[in-house]
Amino acid sequence: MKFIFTADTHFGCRFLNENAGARNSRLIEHFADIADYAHNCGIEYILLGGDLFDTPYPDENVKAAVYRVFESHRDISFFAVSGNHDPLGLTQFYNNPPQNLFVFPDTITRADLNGLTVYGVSLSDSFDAPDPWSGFHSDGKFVILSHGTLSGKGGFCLDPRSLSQTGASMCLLGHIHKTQSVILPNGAAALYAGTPFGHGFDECGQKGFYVIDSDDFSYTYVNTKAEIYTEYTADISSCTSVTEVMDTLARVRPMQNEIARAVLTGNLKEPFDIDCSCLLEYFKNSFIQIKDETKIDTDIFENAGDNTLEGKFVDILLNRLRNSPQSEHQKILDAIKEGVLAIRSSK
Ligand SMILES: [Mn+2]
Repeated sequence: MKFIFTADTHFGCRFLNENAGARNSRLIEHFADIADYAHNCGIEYILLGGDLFDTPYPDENVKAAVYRVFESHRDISFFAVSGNHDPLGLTQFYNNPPQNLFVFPDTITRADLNGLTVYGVSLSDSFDAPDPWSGFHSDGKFVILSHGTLSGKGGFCLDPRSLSQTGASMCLLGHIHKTQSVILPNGAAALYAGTPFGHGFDECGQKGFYVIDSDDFSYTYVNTKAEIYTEYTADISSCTSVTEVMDTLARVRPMQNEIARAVLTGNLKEPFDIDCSCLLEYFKNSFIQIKDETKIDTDIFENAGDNTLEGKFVDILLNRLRNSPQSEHQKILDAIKEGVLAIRSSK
């Protein structure tokens, strides 16, 4: 018997640089495509590894659309555990789930599929939790399903040895968004489903879902048709003007199903002001973001503290830099660079 395993769909995600409502609708359509795939292949079961939602409190529209995907695929039975983003105790959706969605409680519980036993356990809150499988053992052929991190923190903190000792033929895991398989000490596979579609540039590349055969636990990976986040790097070391940068960017042609960003790199010998928002306006059909990561050979701090516009500008931002968290530093350094170059080029 074959079943599908996927996880970390994160519906209701706040998309940066994009229309969140439209993107969430698209992702929900891609989720429906997975159910359609199951239907067309005669697959009756889909297992979900947690973080179906990005938040326990998704928009009503998002909730309703996700609900409809289950409702419109009555021939498929879904089995889910909740994750740290949609913990059982907080996520209303799970109090009243669609009829064909079984949500595992926050204690290890058994579900019997046609010829396959699944033991699953949900996270009850968003905090890291100890390994629920420690001390659990069962005989016979079964898989275990939970949301967490092997040998690390995040969701359930899972110990590869305790997973081995459960006797499971396969461990199905959510939480890590990159699809991967890990061999446990007893030789069984632990699969992170990964996310079936990217949510941003930290999730670049083709995504998909697992189709697993419960007879021998062999598995294949099936690509989804979801939009693919792609980062294009453009080395503009040899450019001496914005016009030349534009020529370089015009040669980059993202494919239709790509959501692309361009990152400008290289060392500028003759620094000039690059206004990324202007460039983006011009290339809005190709990219949703343009980032300037070029380095310049001149010292942008050399006039700090001088009694000039540049000196005072740098002083104010350096002061802000000192009083802000690490996460803000790059943004402020970029602002200093852009500002200094703009001031110098206006002279
Ligand atoms: Mn998670």
